[in-house]
Amino acid sequence: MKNIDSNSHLRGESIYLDDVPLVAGTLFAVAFGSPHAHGKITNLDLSQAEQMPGLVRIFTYKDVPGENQIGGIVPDEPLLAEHHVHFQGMPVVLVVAESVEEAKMALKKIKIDIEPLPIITDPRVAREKGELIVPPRTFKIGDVDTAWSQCAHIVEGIAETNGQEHLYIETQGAYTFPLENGSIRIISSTQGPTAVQRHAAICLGIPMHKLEVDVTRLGGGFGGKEDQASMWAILCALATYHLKKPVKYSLDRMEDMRMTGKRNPYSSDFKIGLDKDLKIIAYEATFHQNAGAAADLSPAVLERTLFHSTNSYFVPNVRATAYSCRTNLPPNTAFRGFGGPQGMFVIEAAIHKAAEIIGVPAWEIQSKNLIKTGDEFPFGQKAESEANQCWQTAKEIFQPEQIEKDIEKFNSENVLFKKGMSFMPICFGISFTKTPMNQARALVHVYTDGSIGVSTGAVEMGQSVNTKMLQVAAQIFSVDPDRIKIHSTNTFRIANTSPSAASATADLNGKAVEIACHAILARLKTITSEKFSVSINDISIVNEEVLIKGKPMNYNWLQLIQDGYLKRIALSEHGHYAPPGLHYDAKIEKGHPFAYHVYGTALTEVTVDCLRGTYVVDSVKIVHDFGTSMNFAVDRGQIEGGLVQGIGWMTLEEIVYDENGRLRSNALSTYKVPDIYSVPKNIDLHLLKTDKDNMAILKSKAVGEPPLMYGIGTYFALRNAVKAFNPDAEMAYSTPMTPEKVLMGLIGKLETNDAITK
Ligand code: LUZ
Ligand code: MOS
Repeated sequence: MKNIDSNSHLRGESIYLDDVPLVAGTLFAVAFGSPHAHGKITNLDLSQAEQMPGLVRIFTYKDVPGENQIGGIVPDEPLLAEHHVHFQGMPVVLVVAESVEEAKMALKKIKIDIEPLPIITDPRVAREKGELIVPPRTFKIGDVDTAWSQCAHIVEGIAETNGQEHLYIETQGAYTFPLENGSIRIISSTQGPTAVQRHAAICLGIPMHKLEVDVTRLGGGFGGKEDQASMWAILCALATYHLKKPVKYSLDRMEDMRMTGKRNPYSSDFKIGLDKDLKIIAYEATFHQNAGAAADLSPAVLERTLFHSTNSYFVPNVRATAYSCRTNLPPNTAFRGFGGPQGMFVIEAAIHKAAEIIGVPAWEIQSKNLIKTGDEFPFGQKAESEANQCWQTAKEIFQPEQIEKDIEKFNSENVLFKKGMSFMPICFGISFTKTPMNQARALVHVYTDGSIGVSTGAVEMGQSVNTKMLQVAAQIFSVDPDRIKIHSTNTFRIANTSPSAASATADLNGKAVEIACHAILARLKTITSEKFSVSINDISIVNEEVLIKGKPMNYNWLQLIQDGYLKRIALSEHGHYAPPGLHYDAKIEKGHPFAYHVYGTALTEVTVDCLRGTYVVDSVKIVHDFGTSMNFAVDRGQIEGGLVQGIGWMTLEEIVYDENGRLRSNALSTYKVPDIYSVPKNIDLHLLKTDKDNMAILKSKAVGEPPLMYGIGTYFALRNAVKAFNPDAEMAYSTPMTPEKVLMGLIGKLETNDAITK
């Protein structure tokens, strides 16, 4: 079925925040961000700013009627700074004026004096100074300390991944409206309508039932709006609360890049031990997460790093420890993969380094250690694995031995161009790691004209979740999809939503839709059984026709609904779904946190221009575990997009903060994101079709985040190509692999990680 948004997207008619028509009297807000990364506010002078034309009011923390607090996991993040600032761009005051231009002019007249405090930007320095967001956590299986003695090879090293700017096409923003009796309507570009509602209620000191958060769609989120949309929505709501006027704040690109957090960078230590048959016997990792100045979602991201520290491999002896380190950068946050990619990169680096030292291709180690059904992850869950099936299928279809031979031939015949390849298996756990978040609700109305309205907690952000929700309802009722409309996500219709995140949105909300539709269908069948004096089990609805024992009765959907109304049965239902069987005990770090895992294997080939250091990704060939895809076009879109986003993270996207905590890569002129030329020339996607009765919606496995991690393969393929030119190249396991780094590897010895950290 085609994406239900494609027509309106193509015609420019889809409604994003900036397409909401302005209401007369709307005021415009802009936040004044701290010019220093760490310090004490000694003086704040708003007098000149307050004289500026068009200025309506400037709000400080003193104007927050409730608690000045928006921290989600740890209460460590004020809405507006009080006496301290802890990152550059941290909102200190909110300027509200009659136009955006006037607000920005007034902003320039604000004077602030800050007594500087020491600035930390490096997570290892933060750890040394005891600046931890939460206590460290350790996942363990087997006994690492005794296992080293069984190893024929032991390899240690450092692996580092940089952050990543979300670069949703639609920047952060919100538009708030005063309703009756102190209620406020909030249109927010958020993945978490309830997060906005809950924190606005805390800051304003009013009950959640007075806050209607409404989300039609986002122009992308990627995790950046899971928690960090709240700030802008609450700031607008604060102004509306006081001024009783509509207030809008839509960040410009540079504000957004400077003031919001990104993917957490990590600096990690690894030690891997293998026996003489290349079985991984032991693995130890210490992760230093750069959390930024406040917890935000970093403790949860940290947890997922640990859950994915062994990627798609079974390792009998593991000790993985993770530190969430406080630095003076904007609070880092969720980003597609949510710590998983950061953990997976480290074990891939460990395997790669071991392979280099032992003198075997990395894929030999990878293939010998893939997790099997029944193997235990370090956190206690037993795998139901498709890892070997994906790998074997990839080997059969893609003929890697032949590719390797072709590459060797090419490399021996070419001096200035070298090719490299790599395998990247993935394994991604589907569910929020915080078990209680795994629940969702849907509200289904059947109207007397036979049309159907569906509301869920799912937020449409370009991933086409609404198309999937519509497919679920259409399939269960067996009606024409045109009868169904998916409504906006609204906290007055659906309460206590989990954010659209963790790749779990279609599963959780889709199952809630299923439950609601089945309940209505059961009532419709009851009246049908009375009408025709037949058993309920003999009734089916197929393509809008009511059948009895498979025979048409000249009785259709519309007649059925109209009879249902006359019989006064409920044609509406609120469905609730919570996946069974999930549990986790953080005290012992064991449990069954995931409904299931998604597996896959990617084979990446690259060509490096050895004169320039530039490169192209020739092809990425993928075998992906879809379950039974309910919409292949949508799922393929997620896989291609995730892959390219992963390649960007691994190759081009270089976030640079200086020692003062100032973002230097603060615009698209200094921050390079993948474009059409960075897309692999060939993306060859094969389905691994499985038909297990798993917890995926219509057996169609979650597809949002897993493909991003295929991009990790590009990093290792590039390293291999560089090594083909310069076998002595010493390259730190440090991303992104920019053309500059490739060039350094080609022409000489680059400083090693060890030298950098010393
Ligand atoms: N968000 C979250 C996520 O709150 N918990 C998770 O486990 C998660 N996983 C992936 C992406 N977002
Ligand atoms: Mo996400 S990183 O699933 O918001």
